[in-house]
Amino acid sequence: MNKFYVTTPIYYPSGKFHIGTAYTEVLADMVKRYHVLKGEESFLLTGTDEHGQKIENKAREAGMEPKEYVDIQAEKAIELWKKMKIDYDKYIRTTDDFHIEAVQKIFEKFLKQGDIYKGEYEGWYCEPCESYFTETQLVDGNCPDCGRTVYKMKEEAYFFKMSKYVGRLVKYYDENPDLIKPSYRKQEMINNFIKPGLEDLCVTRTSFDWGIQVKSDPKHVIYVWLDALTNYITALGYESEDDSLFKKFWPADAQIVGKDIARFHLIYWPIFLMALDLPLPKTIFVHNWVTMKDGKMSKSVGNVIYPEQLIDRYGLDATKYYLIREVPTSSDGLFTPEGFVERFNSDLCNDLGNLLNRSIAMCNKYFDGKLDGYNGLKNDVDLSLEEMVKTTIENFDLAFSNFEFANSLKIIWKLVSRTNKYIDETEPWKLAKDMESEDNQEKLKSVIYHLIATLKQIAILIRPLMEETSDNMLRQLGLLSEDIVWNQLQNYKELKDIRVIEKGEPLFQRVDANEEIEYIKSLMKK
Ligand code: ME8
Repeated sequence: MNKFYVTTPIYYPSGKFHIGTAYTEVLADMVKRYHVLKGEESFLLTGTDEHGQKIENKAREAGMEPKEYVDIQAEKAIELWKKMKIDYDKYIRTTDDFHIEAVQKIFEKFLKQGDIYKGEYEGWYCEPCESYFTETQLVDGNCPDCGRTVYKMKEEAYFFKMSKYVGRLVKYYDENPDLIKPSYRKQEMINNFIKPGLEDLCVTRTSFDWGIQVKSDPKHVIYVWLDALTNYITALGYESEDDSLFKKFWPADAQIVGKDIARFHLIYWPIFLMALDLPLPKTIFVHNWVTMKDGKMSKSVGNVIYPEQLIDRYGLDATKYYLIREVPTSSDGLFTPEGFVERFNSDLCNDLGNLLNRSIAMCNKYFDGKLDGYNGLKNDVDLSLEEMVKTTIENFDLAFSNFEFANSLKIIWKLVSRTNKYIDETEPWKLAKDMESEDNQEKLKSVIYHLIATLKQIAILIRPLMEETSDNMLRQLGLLSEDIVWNQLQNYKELKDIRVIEKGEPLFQRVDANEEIEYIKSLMKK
């Protein structure tokens, strides 16, 4: 059986997650579910990144010990993923004992093989990013990642010899074009970080305590990124007594990360793996961001929107659909209340909802809700819909495997539109006027069959992202969702004994656009 291992970054448990942060999780969950439907043994890893100065500061601000603070925050994250029905297989916390022990072993290994050496570090430090920068990396004297003020700091520290591996890394990039998706991110890494000269990375701190101690030199704690990145293998039991999951699932098939953390995942992570003599992930997919009209989502600007707020009002599937549909592979996506309501009313209520409703109503009206199966009529218009279904499946698979997720939804919705048009073209109500004619009857049966079979295909195609809607569609079509697997997309003509429900139910309730736009705006101001 094929296996598929997909990871999300581990989240900083330092505040409420907005829809942008939830995006990574929704994406990874969809990828996992797609592979489950394909019958692959799939494993999704997520968790929380709980060490470091930033978290320690947050805990102190809240008047708590760091561990007490991260326990509460991790619980909140788990609650949200539960509400969003994220189907993860393991939730790792970097404060888990097994992780701490494994990271300590990894550090000692690097030390022993000479990849880590002791020195003194002086540089410009950005506290929120927990990163040191050289003079030349600063942008207008500020942090190149977040733009905030940096401070000159000096400390005894251990360093990782990045220079030893960088040549190998670039060679690996060139020989493995699937490693980095989309491919333009590779050039960014080379131009911005590798060409200017990749410096050795400072991998310990002595300025604070909230981290994993270096076993052989306990006044040092391990740099939070070295600690965090290794979660992808420690979660599977690497360097523990039971490493069976590691043996089964590593290397990861897809590691999904946002663009802000591309540097850590595309440079440092592969180098750490090389130093451990482990295979690299097959693909690291860097996604773009959900942004707002006035730039980044931030509480101070008053433009933040939380997933719970949208889910409670519009449902989980509508929220997930919007997020995935709006963030293209080539640029950031823009969240607007207008856009959200438009997609809700137009894509979900009108296009998909109405298609289902009209089809079920006609099946009831003309055939009492029952149909034997495919009657083999070869009308041009039917054949052209069949052809479109076939190409939709191919194009969807192609887009999906190429990590073009917004596009994969666009492809499904093209079929939805085409099928709505098919009803207008075949004019079933005209055929129904003369049911005495056997020819008309067969034509009408063929139309209704094509509608129902196409709706079943659509229900399967949206299933990785919108399981509730898929279940709902299948139930109304009289089909069992438990039996659904991806392969059934090949069985277009094989539906038998169709029994749709007597009265269709709306998949999504149309909303008043102006009212809802104002409502979402009011949420953002809160
Ligand atoms: O980076 N749109 O954690 P994190 C889309 N702990 N994605 C967004 C976003 C937005 N507006 N804002 C944030 C960390 N994200 C580290 C990871 S992994 C070894 C350590 C995404 O909680 C962001 O790009 O800051 C990242 O993928 C995820 O949210 C978690 O970010």
